Amino acid sequence: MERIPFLSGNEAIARGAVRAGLGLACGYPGTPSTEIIEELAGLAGPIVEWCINEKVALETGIGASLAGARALVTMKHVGLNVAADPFMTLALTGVNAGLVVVSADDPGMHSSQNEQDNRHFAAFAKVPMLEPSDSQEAYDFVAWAFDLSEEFDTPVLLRSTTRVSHGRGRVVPRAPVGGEAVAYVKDIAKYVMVPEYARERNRLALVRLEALRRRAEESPLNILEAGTTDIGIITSGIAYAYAREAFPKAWFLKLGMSHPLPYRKIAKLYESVSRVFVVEELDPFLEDQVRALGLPVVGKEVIPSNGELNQEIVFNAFEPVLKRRPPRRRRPVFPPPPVVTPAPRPVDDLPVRPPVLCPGCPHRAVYAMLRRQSVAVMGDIGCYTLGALPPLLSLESCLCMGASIGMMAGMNRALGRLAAAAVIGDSTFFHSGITPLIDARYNETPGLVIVLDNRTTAMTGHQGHPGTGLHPDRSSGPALDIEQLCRGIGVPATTVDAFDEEAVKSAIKRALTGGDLSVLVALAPCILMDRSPHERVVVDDDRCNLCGLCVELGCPAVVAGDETIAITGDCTGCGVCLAVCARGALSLPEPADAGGAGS
Ligand SMILES: Cc1ncc(C[n+]2csc(CCOP(=O)(O)OP(=O)(O)O)c2C)c(N)n1
Repeated sequence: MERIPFLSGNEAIARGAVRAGLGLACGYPGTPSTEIIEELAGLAGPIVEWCINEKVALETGIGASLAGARALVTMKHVGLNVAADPFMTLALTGVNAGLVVVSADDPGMHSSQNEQDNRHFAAFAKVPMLEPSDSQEAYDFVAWAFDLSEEFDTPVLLRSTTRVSHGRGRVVPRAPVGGEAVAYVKDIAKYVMVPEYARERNRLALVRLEALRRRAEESPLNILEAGTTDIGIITSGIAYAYAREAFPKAWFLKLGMSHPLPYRKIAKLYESVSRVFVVEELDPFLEDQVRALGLPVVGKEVIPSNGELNQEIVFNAFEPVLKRRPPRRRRPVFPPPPVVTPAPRPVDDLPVRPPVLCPGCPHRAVYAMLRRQSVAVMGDIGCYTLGALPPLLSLESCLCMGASIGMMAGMNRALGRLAAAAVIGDSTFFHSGITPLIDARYNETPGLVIVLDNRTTAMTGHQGHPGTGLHPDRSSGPALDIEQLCRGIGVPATTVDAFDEEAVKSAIKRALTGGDLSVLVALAPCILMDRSPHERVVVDDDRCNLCGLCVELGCPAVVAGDETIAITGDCTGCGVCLAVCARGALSLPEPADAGGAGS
């Protein structure tokens, strides 16, 4: 007879993930989550790594999911604060292969600096949450979580607590299951969260939430268990185990999928009993939602909102309530489905003016070279995100500040080769690009990171940052050198003039064929910081065949007419368009005869 293993919840999560075809697991240690990665490290199959922190772990998991690998990202509850920036926007982009985030909470603060109840994160991000109550469920729920993630195109929060993670129980192994392999497809409307696309993804997330609520109504994870008394108990996670022992004859609505809530299942419980208790650790997360349906409920007025519960606490809290008269039965008031407005449409008779990089922006030059490469390009947030939009179409993601490098690493780790590069601005690099670079080095991940160093935080109005040393009063302090910093962590780095297309091109080629981890700093100041007079490009109409390559650079100063290309007064003479014109139809006048230029 097959031996039934006796596993902790964390071991069970690890084995459940492998059973579900896990491709990559990563996390940052923290009690009570740590043993999930440790257990996984000893199991055959997935790539398993510690990351430098929870934010980078989640971004790595996202990259792996995009690359088509089911990804599990683990952390303790406070770790989700660190990963909140990618988590909140991941809820909009959704996933490719399934992505499950394990948040192991610590009621009672056995080993934590606070006791926050991370169930709120599921509601905050509008994503589904599963809460196992023992090791068997910890094992089983992982596969459910991956399936939900793929079916609903959403990350899934798997929330455990110390007693589930560290408690042990028998776990009946199940046959392997797994998702279909899903190849990565570039989709800027899904993965580039600039406002225009994010509005639509946000709308879809709201629609998805209602679909998930319907699923919660049918889900076998939400079980209405009949009892023999007039008591009904709504509960989830470990609190179920305590309440079951305290009131064995009660009716139970056991919520394995505790967000979004199945309102009709709750109403069904109220049809069967006249008193309902909500038994949950920490905040009145379930209770508040039940109350909002207009239903009488007993919960946090009798049971502690802090610390762990146990059978005795549950019994002693609710038993006296049984002496009270049962409340009058009431009908639930189901909230109407929320109104979700479509994204605003452009006004018909006004021209559409998508945002573009400024004329003379040094970022454009790099994109002109980068888009000819056959790697996926993970992007970041700054002016340079505009490189994702037509006509440049050179970036494929924008999630949150600093996400590009972790996502690149996740993709490359999952695919086992340099399949993705990352593009990040200088201010963003200092904000949150250094940690994922250290992580990529630590985990020996190949990749090319291009830092678009325009010597400022241009997007928000030219603020200083550690690379410029400039302070708000324009006084200056020490300026950190990106190239040196990279070398200091063992990552080879070179700096090139962002406008020197030959240098940019060959540096990118070299880095991609090398196949290791490297950084390329493309340096040239933001054009808006240089107000000196500029030469203007001239067009040789005899040579120009209107092929449109120069127009595809998206420079507002290059305008296609019916018969010729016009260069407007906005031209700064940066010369990027000269480099793409195969017929030599564009040129810059010699400085001596540059009269009349300037904008
Ligand atoms: C967490 C967070 N903080 C601040 C911002 C606002 N913000 C967006 S991009 C950016 C920095 C852009 O600077 P840089 O990376 O140098 O790119 P540039 O705009 O100069 O091309 C900032 C501060 C944000 N989106 N997210």
